[in-house]
Amino acid sequence: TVRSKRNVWTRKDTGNHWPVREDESHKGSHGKVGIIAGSANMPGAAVLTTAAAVRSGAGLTQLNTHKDIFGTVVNHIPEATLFNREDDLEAFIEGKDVIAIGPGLGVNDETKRTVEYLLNRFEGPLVIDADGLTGLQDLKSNIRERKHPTVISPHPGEMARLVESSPGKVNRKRFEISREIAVEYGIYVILKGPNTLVATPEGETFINDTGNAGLAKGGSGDVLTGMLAAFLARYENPQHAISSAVFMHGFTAEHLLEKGAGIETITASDIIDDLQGTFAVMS
Ligand code: NPW
Ligand code: AMP
Ligand code: MG
Repeated sequence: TVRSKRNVWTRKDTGNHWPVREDESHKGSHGKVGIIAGSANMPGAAVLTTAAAVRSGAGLTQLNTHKDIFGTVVNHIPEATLFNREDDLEAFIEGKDVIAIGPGLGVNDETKRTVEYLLNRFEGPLVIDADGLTGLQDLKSNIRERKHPTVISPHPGEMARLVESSPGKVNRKRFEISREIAVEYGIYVILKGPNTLVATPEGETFINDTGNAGLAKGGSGDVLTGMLAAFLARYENPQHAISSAVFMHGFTAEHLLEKGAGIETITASDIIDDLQGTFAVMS
């Protein structure tokens, strides 16, 4: 039976589940995150996703991307290591605690094949976003057979493609659609937008109440994907990780306005930078 309880995931909930960084810990204790993102036309998506993971507490972050953009990436995020897109994926998934795939990959056969490979072979939480979501309906049985958490983070346009509907219809039935997909596929669904919804495989929904229209700009979702990967690496409970990442993403956009930033001017990179401030508030 599908429970239809609707909950708001609050600042108090986020604080109550905030991870502790033990004094005796080392980088391996905080999660090895793999990001598969970016292409020659969209190096920014790889930079934003990876930088957000690095800035959200991940112990080690490796980016799998097109080797032509290695230089660009290193200039922005020296903390991350790199993996050549053309090399064997088996070597990439080895030892990873969490993998996120999708931002800036482009819609192509390679993206779809890589998603399928991860669904079948990766044994850990898997976040699928952006271009990684294209054609996911063909992989439903692969998804259902996974024994590890699968998380998707569509905006209403991406969700519309998945359910063969329109963004308007998705927005009108956002609770029903997010819960139906979560239960049908056995996954966590993050349906983005103002008041992002998180639906669990058990059919529970959690509403986010942070954020503002300053996030309605290219790159915001890529930042969330990196945060999701880092939070999933740090938390035992996937719903706590996901709802807390979504909370912090929006909370940081609000914090920037409180500090005097204009809503038109805040950028996805500003969100990453200001995680310094909002993590300090929560810790
Ligand atoms: P429209 O245009 O408003 O009519 P796409 P994408 C709709 C990368 N990026 N509510 C929208 O409708 C991403 O990671 C790279 C309702 C349109 O039909 C991806 O790899 C960046 N409708 C790639 O670009 C920065 C909504 O969905 C469709 C909606 C493409 O991703 C930018 C758009 O979806 C970007 O993140 C909403 N809230 N949101 C970089 N710097 O490298 C969207 N739609 O075609 O998948 O385009 O989301 O831009
Ligand atoms: P994407 O479309 O993938 O770049 O993701 C956009 C991100 O910004 C998601 O996390 C959305 O929830 C958030 N966002 C977009 N528009 C708004 C808005 N008007 N209010 C609050 N959050 C928004
Ligand atoms: Mg996106």
